Amino acid sequence: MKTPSRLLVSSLACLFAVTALAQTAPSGQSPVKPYDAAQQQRMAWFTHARLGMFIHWGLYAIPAGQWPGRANTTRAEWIMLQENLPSSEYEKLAPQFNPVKFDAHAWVDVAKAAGMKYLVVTSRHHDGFSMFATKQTPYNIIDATPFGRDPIKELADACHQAGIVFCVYYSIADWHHPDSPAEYSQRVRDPETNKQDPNHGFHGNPNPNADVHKYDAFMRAQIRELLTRYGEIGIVWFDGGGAFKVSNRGELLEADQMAELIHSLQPACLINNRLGVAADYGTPEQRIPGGRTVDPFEVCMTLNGHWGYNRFDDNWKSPETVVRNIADIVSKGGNYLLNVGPKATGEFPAEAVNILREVGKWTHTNGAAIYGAGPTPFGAELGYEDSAKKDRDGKPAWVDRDEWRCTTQPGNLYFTLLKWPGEKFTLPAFPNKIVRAYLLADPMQHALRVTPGAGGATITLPAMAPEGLAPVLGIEIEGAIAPRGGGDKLDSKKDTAS
Ligand code: FHN
Repeated sequence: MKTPSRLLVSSLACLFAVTALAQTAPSGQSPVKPYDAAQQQRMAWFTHARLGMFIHWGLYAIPAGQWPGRANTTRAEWIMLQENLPSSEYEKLAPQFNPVKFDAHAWVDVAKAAGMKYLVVTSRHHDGFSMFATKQTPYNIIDATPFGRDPIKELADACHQAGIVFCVYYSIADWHHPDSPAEYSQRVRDPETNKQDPNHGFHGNPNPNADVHKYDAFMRAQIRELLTRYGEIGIVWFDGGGAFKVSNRGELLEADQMAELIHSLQPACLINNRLGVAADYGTPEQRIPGGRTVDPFEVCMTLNGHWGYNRFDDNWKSPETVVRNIADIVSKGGNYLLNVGPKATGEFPAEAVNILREVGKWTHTNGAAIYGAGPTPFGAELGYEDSAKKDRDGKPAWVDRDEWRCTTQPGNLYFTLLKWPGEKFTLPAFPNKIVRAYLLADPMQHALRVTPGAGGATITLPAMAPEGLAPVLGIEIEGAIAPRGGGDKLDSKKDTAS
């Protein structure tokens, strides 16, 4: 790839350096490939899966939110940078990491019971610590900890046995590797001394000896290990991509070569939009796009307020919120990647297990409304733009509607009733003949009364909502219903971070 003029690169470097921090790391996302028939085929499993488990697990689970002797209790996987820790300090966590209670099958069982069809686990986060048996650096779980096992291998095997698609998260940004171009400099200063910290890769001038091409080769060698030793990999979930494009000395790093390597080793492996090349899908983070989105996308979200484990964080999403998000996202054509941050013992937080158990009761009963389901053919139910209000980009603010969501399968419409409408529910108008109406929570699927109407048929529902979360009303129809046209392109500036 041709190295652009130094002026362009240095201004890009400033852009990345300035925007690098505060956990919305440099926007390194890229546009999504055209969703043609071939691409639809490649992504068929992904589109069918709709719901996945994200796992952020690493050395940062030991401090679990607060560095010893420091006051701040809001930390997690960014603690090395946020607490301005030199590698020599942070590395002391490795000999303490011994998650003897780790049981890959137990984790995969939680995901499967929740109705999650794929699992994305951090093989290496920004702290640069490899959670797998890599030969590229001794800074890994086999060589640097008393644990001596490869959790990525154990999770891969457990997923493959359970029929869950196994995927790996891989950070391009690296605060530890001597040749990483990670530019977290200029903007962040040591709060006490207000001086730029001399540590490599962050809080100061990046290491002038960084050899970005060596780092490039290091990452490709690790990706080769992950794609040749852990069986089938559904997705390489890149992150920290903003630092990938520009080194600290003006060279461009080889995102294209990385993509070519992945496809040469596992042609079916998907790549998200945080490597910086034409992506298979977009990754809005911690938010759900307002309207229908034409590009395939996957909303990634924490279950509480942190990706990595924070022992102080009890801001858990309720099962109701999770189910609402699932219905909302799938009705817009997307996937939901919901995160668990395991403890340093190797166990999931009990709250996460309990929430996902309740979610699993809903997905078990109402799976037809999400797995392989298509987006709403309507759209007004999603919300509207309020021109009287502006969003942070100065555009008309989006206002969600939260009565119901609709998803589709051939010959069926599924209305997830976010609020129980009482005994009468009027459907939006559509031309197809209604064959029957029933509640998915009703094991006998008793036919409900359908009263035709010009503005849409009215369904007579039981006076009381059925037990459980967000009941789903099934409407069997004759023929197909045209998918709603149009929709927004993913707003890469607003929706994704990396
Ligand atoms: O900086 C990371 C963060 O730690 C976390 O991994 C999320 C997950 O999508 N991605 C980055 C922030 O956008």
